[in-house]
Amino acid sequence: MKIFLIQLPNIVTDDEARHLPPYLSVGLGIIAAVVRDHGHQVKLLDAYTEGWENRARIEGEWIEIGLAEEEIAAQIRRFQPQVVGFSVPFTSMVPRLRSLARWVKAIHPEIFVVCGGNHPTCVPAEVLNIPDVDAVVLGEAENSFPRLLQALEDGENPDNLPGIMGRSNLATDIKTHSANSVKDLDTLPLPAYDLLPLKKYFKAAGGRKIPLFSSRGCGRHCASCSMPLIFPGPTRRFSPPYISQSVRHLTEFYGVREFIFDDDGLTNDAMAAHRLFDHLRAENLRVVWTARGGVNPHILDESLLTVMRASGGKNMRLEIGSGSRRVLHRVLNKSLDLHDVEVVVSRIRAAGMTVNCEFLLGSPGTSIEEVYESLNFAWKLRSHGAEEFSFLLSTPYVGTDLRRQALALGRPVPSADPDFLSHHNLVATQDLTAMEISQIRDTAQREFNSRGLVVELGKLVGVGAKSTPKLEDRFFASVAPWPVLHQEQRKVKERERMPHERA
Ligand code: B12
Repeated sequence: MKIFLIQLPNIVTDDEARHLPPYLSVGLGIIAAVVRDHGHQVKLLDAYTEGWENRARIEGEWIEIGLAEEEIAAQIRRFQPQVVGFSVPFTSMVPRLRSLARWVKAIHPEIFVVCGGNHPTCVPAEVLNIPDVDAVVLGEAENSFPRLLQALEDGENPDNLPGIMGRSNLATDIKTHSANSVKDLDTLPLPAYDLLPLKKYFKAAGGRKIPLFSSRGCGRHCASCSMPLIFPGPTRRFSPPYISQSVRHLTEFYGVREFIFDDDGLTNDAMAAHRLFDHLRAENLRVVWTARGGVNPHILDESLLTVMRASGGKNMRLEIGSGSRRVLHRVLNKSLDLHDVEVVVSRIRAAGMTVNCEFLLGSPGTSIEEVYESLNFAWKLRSHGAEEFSFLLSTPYVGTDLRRQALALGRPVPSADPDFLSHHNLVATQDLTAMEISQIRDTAQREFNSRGLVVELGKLVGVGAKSTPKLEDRFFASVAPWPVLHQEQRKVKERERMPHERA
């Protein structure tokens, strides 16, 4: 069969358009390789990366990044596929899914339209409300998608296959799709890198670096993550030789010099981490790597860090979440020990690697004091040698427990409706408007990543300063001016909020 796989363009805010790192369709790349191995004729269009430099203002502050619909439709028309598969990792891609699915059916009503990835997996019935979408592949698709194609070839209804949801079986329990998981990851082909727009991606990423996944599933249930729905169950790992072969392939054929581990299970098991990094060191691959997620600080002892460094480790991102123990444990459902995090930051620095500390601001139900606790903690980590900080908005995305919490508090949540513009209200808490949280985020992002000001802030706040009522003034009023929220001002602001913004 002729299969056209498409990564959709994305719709983002002005601010995101300036700062977001690029996103390579690794998932679609693997699906392409699998389907090709099954003898199908495949075309892959990563319209997000391909059109990374196309920034079209579509409405208000909304920007579309990616190839234009007309261009994508023209490619579909030329290829004449029997099946079009859209990848939808981001909810903000759904408006494009809706319009492009319509284009496909206009090109030929018998083209079968299927989608997969994070968003359809988390809310399949919602996606099947789009009249031009015929089926959703839930979670891992390497086993189920080829079966769907076979059913189509045989003229059968694929809706009842495990891991597939179509209009005739909308009631499927999405948790049952775990039966489709790939048991032995080493049986997977490498992603079809030859079909991915790597040159464009390298340009967007600022060098020959590429995401790499050493595992699937992490067994934890952090409230901000939807991964357990995609890769359910305990961690499964690619073997160390599989990883080194992937590295060699990418180095030899595409000149890649830097690898970004993006999987959640990278270091959730000390033995497995030792096996991987011992192997990479022994292979002497002459590459560097960074870990952008999946770093479990509790297992990072000196011996592991030494071998990580020796195998090319350069930078590690610690997904800390919050400096407030309540938010960390009760809201984000993370079992981190903040004291250990401090120790580990120093240890990573001592081992010769840099550290990026990631915080989520605006989690449902957090108070202004708890935001300060995060800033204070970030501050402490600064003094332990951390030099990069990522402050993200704690958005209650589909498939996450944060969303359940936000809904329970009566907060708005991201939706795929055309009025996606509600986006800006999504991280408001009882104490702070979404706009204020964004301001704090922007200021913290700027100040914490700037060397000069850190010295200034150090004098003002002091390492290890406890959160006191005065801190609000000491920290922000003197360093990063922004509206100081005293009781009276807060009341005025509350009145100024849109009715639907009020808690
Ligand atoms: C690693 C990662 C990143 C990396 C990029 C990795 C990359 N590929 O380049 C970085 C750190 C840059 C990143 C950035 C962001 N990310 Co991110 N990211 C992820 C993560 C953890 C894994 C994505 C990935 O590459 N997976 C590996 C591949 C192998 O898996 P996969 O794509 O799911 O594909 C499999 C299946 O889904 C399926 N499949 C996928 N597509 C299709 C299509 C068809 C037709 C079929 C049949 C099957 C199929 O088959 C594949 C193999 O089984 C996901 C988590 C998740 N649940 O998806 C979040 C996730 C996608 N990110 C998210 C977010 C919010 C962001 C940011 C906005 C964060 C920020 N504020 O900066 C940015 C946006 C970047 C951008 N340019 O738009 C959210 C999206 C939420 C939403 N509903 O919109 C997710 C879901 C995390 C979450 N909160 O739960 N991200």
